[in-house]
Order: sequence, then structure tokens, then C-alpha cells
Amino acid sequence: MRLFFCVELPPPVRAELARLAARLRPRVRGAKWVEEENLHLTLRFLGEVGEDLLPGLQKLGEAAAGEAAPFELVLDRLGAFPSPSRARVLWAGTAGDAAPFVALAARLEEGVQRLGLPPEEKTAHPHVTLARLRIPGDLASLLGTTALTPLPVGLDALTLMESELRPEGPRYTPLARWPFRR
Ligand code: 2AM
Repeated sequence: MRLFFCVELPPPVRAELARLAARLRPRVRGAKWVEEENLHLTLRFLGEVGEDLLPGLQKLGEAAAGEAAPFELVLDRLGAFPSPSRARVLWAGTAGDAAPFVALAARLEEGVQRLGLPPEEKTAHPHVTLARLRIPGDLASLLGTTALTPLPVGLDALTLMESELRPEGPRYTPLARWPFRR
């Protein structure tokens, strides 16, 4: 099964991001836009894992969420991976405090390594992917000229998500949700 840990976004936040995506769409060529219902913040992508890992991942999710307190992120900037001028991924993220998100990602990273998964090389960076470009594009001017109205997002639970890849796009199914309860 193909899994990842994430924080789901409240429906009004997804709706606001979908409106933003609709505004940006005419200015980005050759992109696949993320369906509104699929917009989320990935904490740790696990990839294909055996079902035997599920109990350990469930224990880890429960423990990590139990040690975390609800927090807020303000989505207030657009960015691109790997760089604005050769963008493959267009995202909404934060210029503000991401420490609780990064701490939770680090806790999960430590836990999944203890379960035997290889380490994640990339540093955790809270972002909501809006679009993926089939061919890297130059989004520097788009990013330089689009101001986001800061969008505060209250985050209160961790989700272990299954992702099934289908020709028409991924289908995400939450396998478990644990509230942040510290
Ligand atoms: P992205 O949004 O930056 O593309 C489900 O695929 C989630 O896991 C996505 O949000 C994706 O991040 C993240 N992810 C991280 N590494 C991935 C990888 N190697 N393949 C697919 N998704 C990955």
C-alpha cells in the first residue's frame, strides 16, 4: 500500500485554495491541478510499504499526535519546487512560524526510521501542492506578482492516508485520524 502522514485541511480552507488555483490556472501552462478534495499538508511520504508495517505506523501516529498540541499555520505565500524558474510543483505555504509542523515531521521521521524505513533526505517544509507541471516552467513572474491574502489554518489532527494511483488522478483514503491532544 502507498501511504503518507499528513494534516488534512478544513473544507473552507480547501475551498479558498481552490478559488486561488482557479485564478492562477490561466497563468500556468501544462499543469495538473490538485482536486479540491485532495488538498493537504504532507508530513511524511512513506511510499509503498508492506501491510505488516501498518500496526507500527498506527502506533506511531497515535503517539506522535498525542505529544502534539493543536497549532495554526498561516498560508500566505506561493512557492515552487525545485525553484521558481524551473518549477515542477506550485504550492501555497507559509512565511511564518512552522516550528510545530517541523517538530511533528521530525517526530514521525524518527519513528518511521525506527520501523526500518529509509530516511527522508528532504527537509520537512509545510506546503499545500496546488499544481504539478508536466514540464518544468518559469513561474518566477507569477510568484513575484501574486499576493496571497493570509489564510489562517487551524490544524488539530494527524492522518495516515492511503493513496491509490489511478489514471484519472490519485484517490486518498484516510486510514486513521488522531487528534493533537497535548
Ligand atoms: P508534494 O505535494 O510535494 O508533491 C502524496 O503523494 C503526498 O506525498 C504529496 O503531497 C507529495 O508531496 C508527497 N510526496 C513526497 N514525496 C513523494 C514522492 N516521492 N512521490 C509521491 N509523493 C510524494
